[in-house]
Amino acid sequence: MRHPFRTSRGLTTGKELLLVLVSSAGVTGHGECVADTEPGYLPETTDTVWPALRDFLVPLAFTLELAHPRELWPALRPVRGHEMAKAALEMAVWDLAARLEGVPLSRLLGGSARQVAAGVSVGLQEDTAALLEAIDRERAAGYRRIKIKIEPGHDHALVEAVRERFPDLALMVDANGAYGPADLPRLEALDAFRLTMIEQPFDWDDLLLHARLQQRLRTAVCLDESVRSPHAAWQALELAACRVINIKPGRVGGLAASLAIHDLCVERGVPVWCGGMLETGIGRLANVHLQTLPGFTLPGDTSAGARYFEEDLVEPGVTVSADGLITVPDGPGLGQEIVRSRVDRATRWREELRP
Ligand code: OSB
Ligand code: MG
Repeated sequence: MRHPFRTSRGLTTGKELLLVLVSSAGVTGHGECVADTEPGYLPETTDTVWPALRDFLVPLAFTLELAHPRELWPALRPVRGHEMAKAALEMAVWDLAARLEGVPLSRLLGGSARQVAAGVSVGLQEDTAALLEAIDRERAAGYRRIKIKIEPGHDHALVEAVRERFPDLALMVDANGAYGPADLPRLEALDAFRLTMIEQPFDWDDLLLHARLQQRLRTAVCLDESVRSPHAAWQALELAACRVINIKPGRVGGLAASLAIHDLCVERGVPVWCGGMLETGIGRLANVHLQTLPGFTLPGDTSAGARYFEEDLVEPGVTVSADGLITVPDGPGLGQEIVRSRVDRATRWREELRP
């Protein structure tokens, strides 16, 4: 990665990922797994997704006759958890199906937007001056909404400084679960800053504290880590634990699960947006296609691939216009060329599974 990315849970300096390729009739679909090498965001890691796929998910998938890729996610229900592993396999199957039909992934997903609005996530910085500088840069690049990372001790004063400098900025914060029950008053104090939302202040498996906080705030609470399935999204809405949901296909078990959460939120008038997991162009493109659905009314964390990587795995890569828009590729599947030579050069290890 070009620059390290810091959250309340740690520092990411490089990218090691599992890529799933699914082939049929000479056509290949690609799926990127969002698991990291360490379980700092959610429990899965690059080392847990492989055995889950090899021993359970792929053997199960080989037994299925699917008329449409949306049927894969419910059929994987006998395997509990392992959402990131499921999502990587499922994304490859969606891409393959779209390529076989010769349609863009967005069409197969049911989306119609030609362009999607880009926001950007700015990691924790050295100091306030560095943060203001980073925000200045991202605004100049066109991003329509800025998210900053916070943690206890790096929150109130940071947000205050950003607000003072950029009074009209669409600004939100993300804590990646760094706060506990004793921090409720501290989080309530963020209500003064006209944030578009406060993302995942409490632990990755919490709903109750989020509901308590939401009850006391004018600002919307947004859930990320705590929503790992459509059912969890339903529970969160029933408990009024949030007013916005960040959808990441990799976190919820894939694109079909993302569609289910999207549909539930549209039905209830709850806005959704698409999060990011520092994906290469492959996962990034899938996120672009997903955001063509009508419920994605807020800018996502899909920023330009070149912000993260010297060299991406796709060409020409995901780019953002000066007015903060991403044009949805209209070629088959993910809609861009996956550069085989770069994938091969980056590959440390590969294994093939057959029915
Ligand atoms: O919480 O949204 C998050 C990156 C890695 C893990 C979790 C998160 C993030 C980001 C960056 O905020 C999103 C991106 O730019 O891909
Ligand atoms: Mg988040």
